[in-house]
Amino acid sequence: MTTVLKLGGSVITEKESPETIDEAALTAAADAIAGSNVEDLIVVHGGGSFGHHHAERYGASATEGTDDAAGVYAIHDAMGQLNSAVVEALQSAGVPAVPVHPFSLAYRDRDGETTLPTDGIEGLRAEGFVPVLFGDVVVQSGAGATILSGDEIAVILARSLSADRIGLCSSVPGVLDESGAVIDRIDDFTTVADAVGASEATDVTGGMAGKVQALLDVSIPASIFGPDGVSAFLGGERPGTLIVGGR
Ligand code: IP8
Repeated sequence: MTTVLKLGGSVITEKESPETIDEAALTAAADAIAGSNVEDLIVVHGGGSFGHHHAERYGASATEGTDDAAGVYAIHDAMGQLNSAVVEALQSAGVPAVPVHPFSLAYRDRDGETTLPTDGIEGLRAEGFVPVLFGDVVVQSGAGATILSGDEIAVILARSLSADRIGLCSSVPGVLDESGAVIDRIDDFTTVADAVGASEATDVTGGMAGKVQALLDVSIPASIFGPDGVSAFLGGERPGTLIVGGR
């Protein structure tokens, strides 16, 4: 059973304070992952206060690129620092986590189609490691470098590794309707389009609407849940919102 878990940047960082880790939340997530004893796990994390403000400063988003090498490095370096913190927290909790930097692997063509080779990632899994990837800059043909979100990486990996489950841990307990209640299940974006507003803090890759749309494109069960749902999700339950797409 292969599981892809994405930890949202807003979960593990203080999203309003530049480059600040939410240590308590990161430790809690690492402990939940360690305690679940899931065997075949791939972790992806988002940018939070490490990636997004650098991306905004250099005008980079999922669709707009930058050809400024200093900008590409600033975004990637900030994300690399967050990745080190995540890997260290996971290792401290007893998870055999190792870093994988998407910028060095991925390529995006002119149409925005992203290729992420997975031979190395599969090799790491086979050796018993838990690969930890992250939202990053990606070279895009004709555009310099654009932003590859952790959500997109999670979806690409779930497809290419034929994962059984994909979970996105967000700062809210699921996809919320207009009254603030967790929507149990989503089969179709149009039914929730009004409810999923833009993310409040700086987020260059689309907030909740982008997550729901990305997961609706996957043919395996996907869940969006809050930090308290990590153990339940890894234990085989379905906390938060179930997204049933791929039809
Ligand atoms: O937070 C974007 O990843 P996300 C990461 O998963 C960067 O959207 C570099 C802004």
